[in-house]
Amino acid sequence: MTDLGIAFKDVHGRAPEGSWAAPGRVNLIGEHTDYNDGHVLPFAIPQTTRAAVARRDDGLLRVHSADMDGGVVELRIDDLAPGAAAGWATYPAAVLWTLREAGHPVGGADIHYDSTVPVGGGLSSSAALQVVTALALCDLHGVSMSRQELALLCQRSENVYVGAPVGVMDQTASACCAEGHALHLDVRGLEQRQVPLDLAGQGLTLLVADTRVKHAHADGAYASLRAGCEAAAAALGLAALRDVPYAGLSDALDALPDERLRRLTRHVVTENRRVEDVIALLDAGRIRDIGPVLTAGHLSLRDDFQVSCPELDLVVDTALACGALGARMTGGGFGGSAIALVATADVPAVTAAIRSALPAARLFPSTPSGGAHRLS
Ligand code: GAF
Repeated sequence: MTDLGIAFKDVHGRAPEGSWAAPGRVNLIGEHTDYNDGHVLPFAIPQTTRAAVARRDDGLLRVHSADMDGGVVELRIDDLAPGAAAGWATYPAAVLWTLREAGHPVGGADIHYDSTVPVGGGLSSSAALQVVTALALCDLHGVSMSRQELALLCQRSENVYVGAPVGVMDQTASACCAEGHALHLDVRGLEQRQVPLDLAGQGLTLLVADTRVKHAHADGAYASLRAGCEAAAAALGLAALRDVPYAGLSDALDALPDERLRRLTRHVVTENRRVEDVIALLDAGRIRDIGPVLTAGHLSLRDDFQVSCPELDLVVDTALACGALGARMTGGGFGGSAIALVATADVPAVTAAIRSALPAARLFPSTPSGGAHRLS
C-alpha cells in the first residue's frame, strides 16, 4: 500500500479502493477573463492534492485531510444543501451534492486527502480538491464524463453550493492540462488547445513567489469585479466583455458611463489580446519574448483592474529590477502568488533579491505538468 493508502487505513480503518491526484495551476496570462467569456492560458503545476477513497453504502461522507486540523468530518448525504458550510469539507461535500444534483448515481465515501498545493497561495488548491474528489467519485461509481464536463461540474459546485462566483479556468486547468504545455481555453465555446511550453529547452525558468498574504476583502471584491464587468457589458448591449473588439476599445470606453467600468473593460479587452499575443509568440518558439507581455498584464491588473497588492507589486518590481524577462501576479489577486520568467542563469540572483525584499515569500520554480489522474 502507498503512504497515502496507509494514512487512509489509519484514519478509516480499512484499505482504500483507489487513489487519485489533481494539480494546482499557475495562470501564465488571461486573468479575470474567464467569467467574461474570454481567453485563458494556465498550466498545471507539479504540486497536487491526492485522495484515497473507498465507497460507503450508509449515506455518509466521511472526509479527512492530513493538512487540516479537526479530524474526520462526517456529513450525511441527505443533509447536504447549498450554503451548508462545513469548513474545508464544504468543497468535497459540494462536489458530491452537485454530482447527485446532475443525476449521477454517486453515494457515500470515506476519503483521506493530502496536498502539496499551498493553501491560500492563489494556485488553485480548492480547484485541486474539487477535481480530485469529482474524478475519484466518478471513477468509483462508473460515471463517465469528459474532463471539461467534470470541470464545469466542479465550477457549479463552487458557484451554487459554496457560493463563490468563480469562472471555470482553475477547474479546467486542474482537470485538463498536459505535461509540457499550457492550456489555451476559449471559455465562450470551451475550445481547448494544448500549447507547447518548453521552458527548460530555452534556458528559462518560471519562478513562482507565494507572498503568503491574503487580503481579507478578496472574496467580496471578486464578486463585485465580476458584477462590474457584467454591468459594463450590459451598458454596451453585449453578452460579455469578450465581445468588445480590440480595435473598437476606444469607442466602447467612450460609451461607458463611469471610470470604474472603463477601467474594468480596458483590462479585460487588452488582457484577451495579451493571451492571443502570448500564444502567437509561443507558437513561433519565441518564449523569451512573452516577458514584456506578462509584465504589461501585471500593470493592467494593478492599475485598471486594481486587484494587485503591495506584496505582489514588490515581488514583480524586484524580479524585473534583477533582470527577470517578465513578471506578473497570477490568479485572482489581493495576495497569493506572482510569477517571474527568468533566464535560468539569473535564478539565484532573482531568488535572493525577492527573499530579501519579502522574507515571508515562498519561492519555487515551476514546470508545466499533467492534469488530474488516477494513481492506483
Ligand atoms: C480565480 C477564479 F477562480 C478564476 O475563475 C479566475 O477568474 C481567476 O481568479 C482570475 O483570473 O482564480
